[in-house]
Formats: sequence, C-alpha cells, structure tokens
Amino acid sequence: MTKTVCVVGLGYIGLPTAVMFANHGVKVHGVDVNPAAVRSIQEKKLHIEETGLQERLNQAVDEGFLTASTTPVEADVFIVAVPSPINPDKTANLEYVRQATASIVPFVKKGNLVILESTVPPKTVERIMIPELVKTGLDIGTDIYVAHSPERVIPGRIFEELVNNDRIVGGINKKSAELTKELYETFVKGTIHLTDATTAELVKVMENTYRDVNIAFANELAKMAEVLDVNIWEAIKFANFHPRVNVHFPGPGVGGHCIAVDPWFLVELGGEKAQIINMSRNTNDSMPAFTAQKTQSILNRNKIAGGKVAVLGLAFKGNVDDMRESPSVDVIEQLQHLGLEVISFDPHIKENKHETQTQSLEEATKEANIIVVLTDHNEFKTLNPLTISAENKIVFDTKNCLNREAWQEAGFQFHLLGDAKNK
Ligand code: SAJ
Repeated sequence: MTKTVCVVGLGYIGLPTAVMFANHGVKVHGVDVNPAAVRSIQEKKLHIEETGLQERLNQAVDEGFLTASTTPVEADVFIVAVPSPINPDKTANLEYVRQATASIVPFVKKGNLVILESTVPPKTVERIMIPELVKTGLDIGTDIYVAHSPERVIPGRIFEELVNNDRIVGGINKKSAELTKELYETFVKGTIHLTDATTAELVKVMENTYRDVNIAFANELAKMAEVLDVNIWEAIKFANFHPRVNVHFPGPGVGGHCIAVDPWFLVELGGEKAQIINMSRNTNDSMPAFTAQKTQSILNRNKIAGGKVAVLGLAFKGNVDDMRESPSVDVIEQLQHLGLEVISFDPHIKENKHETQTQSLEEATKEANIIVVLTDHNEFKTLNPLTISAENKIVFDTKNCLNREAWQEAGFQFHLLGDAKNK
C-alpha cells in the first residue's frame, strides 16, 4: 500500500526529504508556518539553494505528488523537520519541536507513524514529543508509533547523501523502528540501523560534536603555529597520511545550524562532565576574534592605520547560500569593533543579508587595504588575482583555499591563517 506522508517544516531538510519521497511515488503534503515558503513551493520557486532541488521540486509538483499549506492534513506518516536552535544562554530551544508536534495532534489517527528528523538533545522524543502525542488519546506504541530518524546529510550534497548515507533509526519500540525503516527504504540505499530513540538522538549529536572537537583541536594548533614556526595546513596534511589520523582543518570559526549548535545540547545535559565539549565550543567561538586581530596586526605591520577590509564570503561554508551562525558575521563585527571599515561580498548570498554587503566584487575590493577570504567558495578559489584591483595588495586567506603562488605572482602580499611563514 502506498503511504501518504505529511512533512512539517519545509526548510533545508524538510523540503529535500518531502521532494525525495514525492519523486518516489509517495503522496506528500508539506507544511510550513511561513506562508511565503508555502507559496514559493506551490509556485515551484525555491527559497533555499541546493544542488538538484529545483528539478526535483518541479517534478514533484508537476506530477501532483507534492502539495503544501500552512496547516497539517491527515496522513499515514508525519515527519517533523523543524529547527531546534539554541537560546542566547546556549540552552536548547525545543519550542518548534513542541509546537510542530502539537500541530499534528488533531490529525493523528490510529495506526499512524510519527517521525522526528530534527537534531535534538537526547530524550527529546520522550520528554517533549510523547507528552504532546498523548493528547491524541491514542495509546503510544500500540495505536501510534514514534521514532527518531535524524538526517545526516551535508548541505550542498543533500540528494546524494539522502540516498547513499547509512541512517540511524531509533524507535520508542521495535515496531516503531521497523515501520520507519520500511518507509525510508523507499529511497535510501545506505544501511538503515535500528536502535532506541534516545540512542539515535545521542548518535546524531555525537557525530557533530566529534567534528566540533576535532576542528577545535585544529584551531588550537593554528593559533600555536606562530610559536611553532610552522604552516599548520602542511603539518595536518602530513599527519593525515597516517591511516588512523583524521585531523580537521582550522578556519575563522565554525558556523551552520548543526556543528556550532549541537554540542551545546551535550554541555547542557552533561554539565561539569562535558568539559572537552564545552572547551571546544569556546575555542571555535574564539576564532572570529582571532581572525580579526590577525587582520589588524597585518595592517599594523604594513603601517596602515585604520583601514578598509574587503571580506570575501558571508556564507558559513563554501558553495552554500546559508548564513546561519556564520563566523563571517562575527568576524565582521570584531573588525568593526577594532575600528576597521568593512565591505563584504558573497556570490551565493543574493539579497542584501548584511549591512556591509555589496553585490559587486570590484566594489568590495577596489579601495581595500586588505582582502580577507572567510569562505571557500569555488568562485574565490578560482579568482584570477590579476583581475583584482585594490588599494593595497594584501590578501589574508583563512581557509587555505587560494593559490598562494598565483596571488604572489600578481604582486599580493599573502597571509594564511595558521601559517607562520607568511610572506
Ligand atoms: N569547518 C572547519 N573545519 C573543518 C570542517 C568544517 O572549520 O575541517 C567549519 C565549516 O567551515 C563550517 C562548519 O565547520 O563553518 C560546519 O561545516 P561542516 O561542513 O563540517 O558541517 P555542516 O554543518 O554543513 O553539516 C554537518 C554534517 N555533520 C558531520 O559531518 C558530522 C552533516 O552530516 C549533518 O547532517 C549536519 O551537520 C547536520 O544537519 O547536523
């Protein structure tokens, strides 16, 4: 029997997931509280950038397999894929998860399956979702089934990873997990591993925390590079030739809605026990200030007082249009704090999302005393430095994404984050 699916939350994960089911012959209804997002989907216009999404959305809507509205409808399966951000005090904000669950309560019937996809602190299904679902009056675990099936895809390669990545599915009981596995087998080619809901919640948060801690290690080493008199990128490259070593890379900070957020869930739950996680978060959060200070010291060394900084890259990482928790925003704030003037450019951030933004690379660089590259977009990697005119020919690469020789040959003084051999 073909199931019907209602996806609540049509953002970076909900929309690709909805589209994927629809492309595989499942009738999907997408729900979002934002009427503009719903309208754009109905009109087959994208409110997010993702490789392959437009074609798949067109197909889903044209074939009549994807509809959207601001309120849920009855379905066999409900998938909740809403944000789970942190509050200013770094505690988890689970209000969207709670509200989304509450919104489906009037539509949930006997035999339905409810799946949470959002990344959440361990025990969220138990403590936030179940108390809402109890209000259906149905028996949880026998009348309705509940599972956590965290997404694990990387923005920019979502469709490839949705299909090929393994999935971890945690049910509140065995039947819930099995039904969820059966559903995702519609398009998942990776192995689907079954466990309980709390373990699945922890696994997802652990994965991102592993990355955060590893990046913090790289950032700590980058800060030490000058003392050690090395190029840390070269050192990491060599260390990673060891078959059991995989050191991540330094940068101007860690952004995005996942890695910069999820470890705080464990800090909140673990308290004093979560020391390494807490310290890593703080190390990564210290990188924007470190980057700004380094920018200023380069200017000082060149005897440039004050100064205009051209920031290249507002997105939190290369080749995406996502600015959530972007370290670039913090770096700019820190630069301004130091009395520097900033003009920023990002070919992936289309509208005016930042007050320093210009849509013209030329305008950003022409009067710059220093160009600071914060995001490793392909457009920056392949920039021809001969076409860049600037007040002073100084460039600071924080992502090791530029061709040093080409920039130096074009007359630029080249600086790299984590490299003592800047010349
Ligand atoms: N970064 C570094 N150094 C590195 C790698 C990344 O500074 O060596 C920075 C990036 O520039 C960026 C941030 O970290 O600012 C995060 O980028 P990312 O590419 O590592 O991760 P996300 O946030 O795009 O996606 C992650 C992925 N998790 C893992 O790889 C363990 C993805 O699989 C998850 O689905 C996603 O989080 C999520 O939604 O949780």
